[in-house]
Amino acid sequence: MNIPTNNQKLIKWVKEIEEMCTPDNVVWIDGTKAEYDRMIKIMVDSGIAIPLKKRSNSYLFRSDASDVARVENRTFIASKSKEEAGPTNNWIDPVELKIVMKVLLKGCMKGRSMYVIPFSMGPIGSPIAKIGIEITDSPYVVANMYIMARVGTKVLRVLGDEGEFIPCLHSVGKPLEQGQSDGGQWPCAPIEKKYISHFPEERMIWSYGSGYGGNALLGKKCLALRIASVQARDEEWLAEHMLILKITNPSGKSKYVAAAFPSACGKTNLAMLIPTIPGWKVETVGDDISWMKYGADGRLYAINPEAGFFGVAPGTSMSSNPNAMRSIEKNSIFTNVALTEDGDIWWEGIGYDAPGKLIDWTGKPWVQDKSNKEQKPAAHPNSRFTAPASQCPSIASNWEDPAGVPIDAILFGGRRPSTIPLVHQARSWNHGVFMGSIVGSEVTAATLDVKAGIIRRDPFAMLPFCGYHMGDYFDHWIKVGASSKPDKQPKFFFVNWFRKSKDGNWLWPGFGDNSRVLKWIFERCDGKGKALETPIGYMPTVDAIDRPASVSAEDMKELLSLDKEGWKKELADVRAEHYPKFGSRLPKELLSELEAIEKQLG
Ligand code: GTP
Ligand code: SPV
Ligand code: MN
Repeated sequence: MNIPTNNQKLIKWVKEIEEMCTPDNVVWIDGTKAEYDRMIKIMVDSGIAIPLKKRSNSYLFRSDASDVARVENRTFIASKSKEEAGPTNNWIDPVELKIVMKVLLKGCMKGRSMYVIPFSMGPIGSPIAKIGIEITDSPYVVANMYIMARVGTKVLRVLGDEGEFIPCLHSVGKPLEQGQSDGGQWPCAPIEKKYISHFPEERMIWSYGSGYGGNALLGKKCLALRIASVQARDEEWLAEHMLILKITNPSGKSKYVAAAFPSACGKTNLAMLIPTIPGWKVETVGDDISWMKYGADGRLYAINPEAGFFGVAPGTSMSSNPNAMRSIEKNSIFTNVALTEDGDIWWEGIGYDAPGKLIDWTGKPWVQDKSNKEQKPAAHPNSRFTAPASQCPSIASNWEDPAGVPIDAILFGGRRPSTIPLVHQARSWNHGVFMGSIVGSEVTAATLDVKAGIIRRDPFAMLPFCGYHMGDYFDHWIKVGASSKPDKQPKFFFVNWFRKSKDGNWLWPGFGDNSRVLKWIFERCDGKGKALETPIGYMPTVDAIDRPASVSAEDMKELLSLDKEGWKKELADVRAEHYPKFGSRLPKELLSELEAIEKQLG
């Protein structure tokens, strides 16, 4: 076989893995469209991919019912010491973990091809980009990586003979006996055999037993967040679970916003929004991950390390997110959505009733029954689309600029039915870090093994993605602030699109109307925008945000008012339950911020 690199370290590692996993053959991924088509053909022929007649070059996949989302309980940070992984991560001693995993990995690719995917997170050759090599036995992963990252020979060229890469090993964990096939079924291992393992000191990833999303597309959460967060700490930059957008006002002035919301809490939607206020424009730089570094001018610059969107399908419609709908018109992969009779996709919240009989995400016939409130959804709540970012009508012309874009505002948010107002602004960098540290949200379907609906703290939306001690992560943020000048720093805001009324309806329409809040944020960054100083920070005056016609004056007042009693409870929980988890590693600056707000609330 022709090995397309002279990088000895890479050749040696691939050989080692081949010997351990004993695949039938090894395929080096070149990143061409012809190769992508070959991958798809393998999967169509084996019955795992269903071509969608209504969408050119697009395919539907149905995963195993045990393999539909990230598995946090099976995700491990195997740093040398448990203390280093911290209280929010699952830790196993790396030596022990390797022994356990090697038993599973031995012969695990039997009967399958082993694909070697060179990939770049970030524009190829950008000084901020990182190179990874994913070895996988899943053609589904190869096809998704083709869309989500820059892959193939061009990456090997930049890597060169001596270049450094992050080794990422992935197996679905289902070796095949002689003559055995998957029989059209999604291959994976049972839950207790799944291991999504990170070795932060070695900068290495081993993922076994899952073929889904962030468990398997290792450039995304595993590399670009868990491993990169450790590198960022050591190299004085930031690797964050944040969308990046560009917003332009009617007179043509632009600003850049990064926003951290927990999984399935609205990043993709905010990144692609179409403003409902005339003259304003929003463009997309990224929808999930942001890598940020200080530039020579002292400002914080962000790049989107990804090349595609792995977006939540349910709720995506021509009214909620037309830019996403247009991004997925062609060349897209759909996983666990429903199939229509004429060969198109459908999901709950797509904006129209199910057109006739469907096949649901489990492969069974499904007929919509709107009178049955208990009917199981046709699409899995964490069903997803994979689409090239370049197909997004709102993609910013400079989204691949290797230098990144200068960030003016950083937003935090989550699903909070009460207490947290529509928007408030931090007084300072450290107050902003405090805001990030206390982010809480109702858990969504993006996580398999934590009950959806309960509110949990998800600091910086990084709870499942920080590769080291979260207390040290807070401290890193404080230090990054201390090393920059206040007039160059982004301003921090906390938003909440998810307030509910007593009868359980959304108080705020969300989606395109979120532009009204972005407008105020833009104005605040411009030294304008009417605000009141309150114990929790600056809040807009009731007339500072244009009220949508669908929101009553009374509801608007509620959205923008300070719920003193609610906040007292919130802070009591932070003090008694949340902060103590971090022990002596909790930065004292955060305690001071907490104290200051407590005092002002009385
Ligand atoms: P990950 O890809 O898991 O990181 O998710 P995400 O943060 O990108 O979330 P996404 O934008 O995909 O939104 C998830 C769900 O929230 C979808 O069903 C959306 O329709 C819904 N959603 C997004 N924005 C809003 C909003 O402003 N209001 C309401 N009510 N729902 C929203
Ligand atoms: C998330 O869960 O935050 C996602 C989806 O973006 S996954 O890639 O599966 O992590
Ligand atoms: Mn995400």
